[in-house]
This record gives sequence, structure tokens and C-alpha cells, in this order.
Amino acid sequence: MSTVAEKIIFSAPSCLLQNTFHFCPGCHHGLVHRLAGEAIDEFKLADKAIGVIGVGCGVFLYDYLAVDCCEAPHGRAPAVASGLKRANPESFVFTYQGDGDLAAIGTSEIIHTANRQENITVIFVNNSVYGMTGGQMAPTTLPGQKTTTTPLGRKPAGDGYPMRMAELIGSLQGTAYSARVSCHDLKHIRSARKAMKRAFQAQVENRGFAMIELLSACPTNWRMTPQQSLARMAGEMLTAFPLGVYKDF
Ligand SMILES: Cc1ncc(C[n+]2csc(CCOP(=O)(O)OP(=O)(O)O)c2C)c(N)n1
Ligand code: SF4
Repeated sequence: MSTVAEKIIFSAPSCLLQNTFHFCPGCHHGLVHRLAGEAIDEFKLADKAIGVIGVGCGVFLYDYLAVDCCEAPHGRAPAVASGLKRANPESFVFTYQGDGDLAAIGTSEIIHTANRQENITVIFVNNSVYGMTGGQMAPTTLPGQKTTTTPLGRKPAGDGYPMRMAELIGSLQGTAYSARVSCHDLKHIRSARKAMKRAFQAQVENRGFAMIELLSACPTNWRMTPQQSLARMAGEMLTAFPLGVYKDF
């Protein structure tokens, strides 16, 4: 009879509920949920974390993470999170927002929340399109990218350039931490895990506003297979959105 002791080297975060993700195949929202769950476990925040969820495909975060959650109107998660954190300074407050939510309708909220040095953590999922509503152009859509509202491809003259939010937020005096990472392969997911923990650490140490931008895939609205989506991320997404830490404490 074998007496070899079993050692668990990989398991799901304890705050990640065992529900089947509803996301499309190849979507990165599930992975980002997991990374958030790992950071919650790492800092033992399950009993005091409050997730403020924006409007988009990440809206059902409360079905997957065993923490208190609150839904905010489209784009307003940073404002709602500011109020929750000020009223409950002992809590840990994070937002979960897509690029339509954070960089379009919520541009004002994210900039002023960072500028006020609100001690919250922002998880920003940038998939370069409005996912939930069927693939309209977002501020992060790449030049030439075809969407339902730019059927001939986004033209910077008239439609604008992709907005680089990690750089923009990193340039503000009030920001403690701003970084952009990518979810397209294992090496980059490891970096994303580190950055997620750093963004959580900022709030735990009362350093002020922290944001992590995660480049992610939306195969459904990119009209691609999951494999093609990963290749797109490794190519034109990384070129348009340079990875890096733009502000650190
Ligand atoms: C005030 C308001 N305007 C518009 C909408 C419609 N709407 C729902 S989700 C969404 C975009 C979501 O895209 P994104 O934030 O990029 O998240 P994703 O679904 O790609 O994760 C929009 C415009 C809304 N719910 N509320
Ligand atoms: S529509 Fe896009 S963002 Fe939404 S679940 Fe599907 S792949 Fe993910």
C-alpha cells in the first residue's frame, strides 16, 4: 500500500464559487475573476471586500465571487465605490469595469476618482469593444477594427484614437498605482497575477487609488475563434496598448 503523501500545488481560490461561468468560449472575464479571487485570498479580504460592478458582461460577478457586491449604473462604479469606501473605511472596495463602462460613459468618474486619491482598487477589463450589447465601437477600439458601429473599420479622423487609460490614469498625481497587463498566454497571466496583487496591496496599505488594466479577448464580437483572438492580442493589441507599470508606490 502506497504511503506517498499528496501535496496540493494548484487549486481554485477559496472565494471563487464553483458555478459554471456563463461567458463565451475564449472570453477572459472568467480568468480575471479568478485573479481577483486569488488577490482576495492572498490578503484575507473575503469578509470585508465589496465589489462594485459596472454594466457589461462582467455584471454577474456576484455569481462567482463570495464577497459582498453592489451594482452601479453604467460608468458610475468609481463614484459608488468612493462613497462606500468613505462610509466604511475598514472595508476593501474594488470596482470591476469594462472599457465601454470605464472609458466611455464613465470617463469623468474614473479620472476624478483617481485625482481625489480615493483609496479603492479598479479592475479594468479592456477587450476593445462593447461586449454585452453586441460589439459596438468602444474608446479602446483599434484603428481599422470593424465593429457594428464602424462597419468599415474605425477611422481616427472622426472616430478618434484608442484611449490608453493606464497611461492616462498613471499621469495623475492622485494615482498610487496604474498598470497594464495581458491575459493572452501563461507568461503574461503570471505578470497579471502579480499586478493584481499589487493593485490590491495599494488599498490594503492605504496608498490611494489603484487601477489594473487587463487586455482581454471578446472572440464573439471580434468574430474570431478563441485561438485567433489570442493571436490578435499578441499582435495588434499589444502594439496599440503597451504593457507596463505606469505608476507605482
Ligand atoms: C446608461 C446606460 N447606457 C447604455 C447602456 C447599455 N450598455 C450595457 S452594457 C454596455 C457596454 C458594455 O461594454 P463594456 O463596458 O466594454 O463591457 P463588456 O461587455 O465588453 O465586458 C452598454 C453600452 C446601459 N446599460 N446604461
Ligand atoms: S460577448 Fe465578449 S465580453 Fe461578453 S462574455 Fe462573450 S466574449 Fe466575453
